[in-house]
Amino acid sequence: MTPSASRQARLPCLLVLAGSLTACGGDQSALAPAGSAARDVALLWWWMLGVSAVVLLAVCGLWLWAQFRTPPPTDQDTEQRIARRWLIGGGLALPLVAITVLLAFGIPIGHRMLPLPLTEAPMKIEVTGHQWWWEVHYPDTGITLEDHIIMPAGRPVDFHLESADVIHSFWVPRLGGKIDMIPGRTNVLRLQADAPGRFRGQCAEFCGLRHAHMVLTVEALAEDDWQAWLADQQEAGE
Ligand SMILES: [Cu+2]
Repeated sequence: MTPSASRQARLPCLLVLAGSLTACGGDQSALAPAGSAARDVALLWWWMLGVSAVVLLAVCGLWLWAQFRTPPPTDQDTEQRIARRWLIGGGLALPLVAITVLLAFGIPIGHRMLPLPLTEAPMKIEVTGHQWWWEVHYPDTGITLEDHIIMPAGRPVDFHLESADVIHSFWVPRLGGKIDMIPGRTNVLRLQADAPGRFRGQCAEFCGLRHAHMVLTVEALAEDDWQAWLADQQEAGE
């Protein structure tokens, strides 16, 4: 490869790397958590990235070692025994250990996002997915919004999620994991924003032509601002 061809080949790699790094921040990044559920998910993700990087490096190292070494002469039985050992170790034991460790950490994290009983029941917000917009309803006050959720910061909120047509997926990456919105079924996801802020959500299940435009804005307000907003809405509705 000539030096200029090599430079040309390097450019797309650098662009992909730069693109990946810019995705690590912003108001829709799961790597910039703003709530306890999202923090758990991000921590698990970093661990998975670290462990998979170690495994990748080990596999690449083994591959290079296999390329450049000259194996000593062995009989067929020994060759088969060595091959079996690699198959059992790398193909069975390694994935088994990796998946067990992943589940041991992943299951409790998923469990904490479930609507488990609390001493004080969290506030409820109903969200219904439509092609291609979000209907947001506050059953305690009768308020309804479109493509916009206002929630109190610093306390858990239970999102009751449904769909009016096809399967959508509710995902506000900075607050927690995603969950499907299925016609005829209500899924409940508990999320909390630790501090006031503005976050972006996105439908995470392909739901038709305008799926990519099915965007949601979530605003978490400090308790005083939240109470003031509720009072304003109720006054406007009277
Ligand atoms: Cu959708």
